Amino acid sequence: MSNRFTFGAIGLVMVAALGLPPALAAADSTPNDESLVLSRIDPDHDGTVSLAEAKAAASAKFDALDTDKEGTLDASELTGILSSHEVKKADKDKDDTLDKAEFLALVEKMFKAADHDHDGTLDAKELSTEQGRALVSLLAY
Ligand SMILES: [Ca+2]
Ligand SMILES: [Ca+2]
Ligand SMILES: [Ca+2]
Repeated sequence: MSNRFTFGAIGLVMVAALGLPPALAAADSTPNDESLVLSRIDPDHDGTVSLAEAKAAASAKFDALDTDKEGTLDASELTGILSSHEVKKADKDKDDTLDKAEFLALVEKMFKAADHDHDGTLDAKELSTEQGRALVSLLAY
């Protein structure tokens, strides 16, 4: 009882000391939590990710990243998401930004690379491979 009280009091002091507004603290939560990400990219919860699901998640991710709503992602918007080398490879029209078609084409390529048995879906085993994890982390948001 007294331990719990002490712990709670310390927690309150820490929150007060950090002075984080709730919105900022929430934005700092773990976006890469795997089950959370999976529930987003597997909306029908059948345990596998179809290409349509991956592309829907990619489209939502694109819109979330496109903060200036220009319909393109530039290097600054892709910081921490894709390396400059990966951006260059995906930037088919060489305008130094990724439009949605280029982004979705990249996702489709990564999806096919991860779909080892070529059945058109990624199961848990395929999602846990290096290629699968790369795709999941790209789609995480
Ligand atoms: Ca699914
Ligand atoms: Ca481009
Ligand atoms: Ca598969």
